[in-house]
Amino acid sequence: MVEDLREVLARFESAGRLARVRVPVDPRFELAGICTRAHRDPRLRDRVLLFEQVRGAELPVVANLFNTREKVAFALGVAESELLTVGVRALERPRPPVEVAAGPCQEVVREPPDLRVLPLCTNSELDGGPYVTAGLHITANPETGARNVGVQRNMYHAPDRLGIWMAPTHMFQHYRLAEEHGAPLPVAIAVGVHPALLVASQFRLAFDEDELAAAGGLLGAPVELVRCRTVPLHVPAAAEVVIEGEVLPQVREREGPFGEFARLYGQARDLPVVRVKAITHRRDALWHNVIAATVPENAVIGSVGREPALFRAVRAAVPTVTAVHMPIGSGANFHALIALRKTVEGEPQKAAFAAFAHQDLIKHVVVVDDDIDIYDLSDVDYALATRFRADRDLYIIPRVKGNPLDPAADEYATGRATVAKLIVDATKPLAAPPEHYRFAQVPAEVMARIAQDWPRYFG
Ligand SMILES: Cc1cc2nc3c(=O)[nH]c(=O)nc-3n(C[C@H](O)[C@H](O)[C@H](O)COP(=O)(O)O)c2cc1C
Ligand SMILES: [Mn+2]
Repeated sequence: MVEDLREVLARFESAGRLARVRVPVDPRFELAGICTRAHRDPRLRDRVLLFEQVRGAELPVVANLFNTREKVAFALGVAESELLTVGVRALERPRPPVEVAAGPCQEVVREPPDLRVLPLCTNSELDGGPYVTAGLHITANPETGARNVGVQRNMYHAPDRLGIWMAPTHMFQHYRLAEEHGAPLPVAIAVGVHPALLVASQFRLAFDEDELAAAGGLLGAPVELVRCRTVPLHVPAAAEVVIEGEVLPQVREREGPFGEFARLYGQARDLPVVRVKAITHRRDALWHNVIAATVPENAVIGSVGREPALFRAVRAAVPTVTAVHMPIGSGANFHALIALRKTVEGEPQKAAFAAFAHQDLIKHVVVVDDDIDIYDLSDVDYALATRFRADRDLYIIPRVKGNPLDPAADEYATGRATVAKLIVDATKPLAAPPEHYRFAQVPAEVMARIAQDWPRYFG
């Protein structure tokens, strides 16, 4: 059996890292407010929160599971410094899921469904309603049958209707193909899954490649699936809750605003609608809420999920690339940091172009030498301070295809967004004499002796 979300939570609890909130909490703003404050509090930041009583709902809510990269690493059972490596390995060695006859996600079947039994949360002040925020959307290509998995938000419209916002994702391609034939697109929305599944859902795979196989690669074991009750799809057997339904063709309803990863509101628009056909769940199911704006959970999942494919793309262009990082403060979208061992001048620029080509949202690329730790922004700051010269190392490429989620883009939110791209080359010039950049250090043999004698000094 593969580990499930509960077993991950049990590991957090054994490590003293699960905080249970036992008093009743309002899913409208109060829950998000507590998560926001806990994220800012150094004593609570590293805890996962379990809200045992959420007003108006039976299910407890898990939250702040993804507010730091370290938590994702802990959930995956690896060190934070290994996240890139395990992601790349999962991309290279996918393990297709397997079907099982029955699973706990269908212990209770609610048909007809009523979304009001679920603790959908309202996280930001102007949000258009309560949202499903951690829903793994599983669909099949209407032409090839190939599975796709991504996370989309769903706004509550009615007891059996949810809104959905699909950027030009693979899922949106499925929807377009179905809609062209006037047909609904069956969808299964799994909530409360192992963190590996959410991370894998953010991998940049090719169209018709299965993110659940990549999730199996991350877990080191195939994900187990059960057949849905009312739609021709399969879902992770261990999910806490599954919402089965179909995205209706030609139907649009007002959705939004919604507090987004850029800490701004996505504006209200007329967007497609999911007609819910059934809700299935575990007998004592948990709900999972993810916050995008006031806690950087989208950015954290996105950074861990997007870096591996970015690394492969940049390494294909410049083989001496040693790491890439999409820092959380940039929403893990607008900035990419690249570390490489430069062998000829111009390689940093080439690496930056590979990053721009890989992901539309990447706008500013900083390239550093491989002795800089790009996961430590203070180290990147050091490289900028000492190895970068604005008159020589700065490159601006105007009017490149950007992304409508970028508030700085021309025609923000119209779909015709262009932006300027920036390359900052903070690598040392190859021609610089070595002594010029020699780090000042305590002699190595003295450091070694001190390490041996360490208890003597503070014993
Ligand atoms: C918490 C979270 C929420 C997200 N919400 C949305 C969303 O509402 N709409 C969307 O298009 N993408 C959203 N994304 C990004 C997609 O899940 C991501 O681009 C995914 O890789 C798309 O997969 P696909 O191209 O295989 O369909 C979200 C990501 C995360 C981590
Ligand atoms: Mn996909």
